[in-house]
Parts: sequence; C-alpha cells; structure tokens
Amino acid sequence: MKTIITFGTFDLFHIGHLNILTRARQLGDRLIVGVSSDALNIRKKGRTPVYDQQDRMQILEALKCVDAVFLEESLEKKADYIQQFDANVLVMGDDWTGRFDAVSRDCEVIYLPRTPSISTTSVIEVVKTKGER
Ligand code: C2G
Repeated sequence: MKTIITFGTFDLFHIGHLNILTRARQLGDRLIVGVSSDALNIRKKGRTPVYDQQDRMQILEALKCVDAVFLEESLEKKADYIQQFDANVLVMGDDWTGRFDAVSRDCEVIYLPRTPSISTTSVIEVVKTKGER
C-alpha cells in the first residue's frame, strides 16, 4: 500500500487545489491530506482563512481522490505526520521546492508544478472587484 501525503490550507477551494490532489492520488494507492488549522494559517499567511478549518476539512473529505484528512498544526511536524500515517511519498506544489527535503530520509518528496493563474488570493481579489462594480 503506497501512501501519499500532502498538506495545504485549501481555502476557497479551487481548480489548482483539485489538480494537485488528483495528481498526488495517482502516484499511489491512497492520499492523506493535512489541512492547515486556522491558527497555523494565521502564523504562515498572516490571515484567518475565509472557510474555517472544519469546513475546509469537510470539503476535502468529500473528494473522491482523498482517502483521509487530518488537521495540520505546524509546518515543522511533517516528519511526525509522515510517521503517523506511514506515508511513502510527500507531494507538494513546486512553490515549496526544497522546503521539505529534510523529510526525504523518511519518504520520497515530489514537488509538482502549480496550476497557473489561480490562487486563493486571486479569487478573493476577483470577488472584491466584482462586488465593487
Ligand atoms: N497549489 C497548486 N496550484 C495553485 C495553487 C495551489 O498546485 N494554483 C498547491 C500548492 O502548491 C499546495 C496545495 O495546492 O501544494 C495547497 O495550496 P495552499 O492551500 O495555498 O496551501 P499552502 O499555503 O501551500 O500550505 O505544510 C505546507 C503548507 O500547509 C502548505
């Protein structure tokens, strides 16, 4: 059983999130997703997510390509999470290239190309602009 693990906030879920999850799932037999807690997101991005952690986890749990979801409390606990779920491969978007190579002792690390021209921040901007018209 080849277990893939990936992490993210997945706020305002969009096609870039779906693409990396479906591609990560295709690399193994099951996909486990660590969803950043609201508190972690404030620490790493300086803002509270639009969707709270419960909603973000529930959306991911509903996806065909996701087998299990858990709350990611810290960026620095990757090795613990990988051990906890006995993951064989860590997959992240290439905006993180090199950032998690330290766990390569425990599992393979693959950085996949990000989906161009979509991000949670750009979605927020589009909604704001439309709202102002
Ligand atoms: N992503 C992507 N293409 C986009 C946007 C995001 O492939 N256009 C990928 C990111 O590279 C990441 C995943 O989707 O692998 C989740 O993105 P975010 O929700 O922005 O999460 P991030 O802030 O990168 O959190 O422990 C690591 C962090 O929790 C990752």
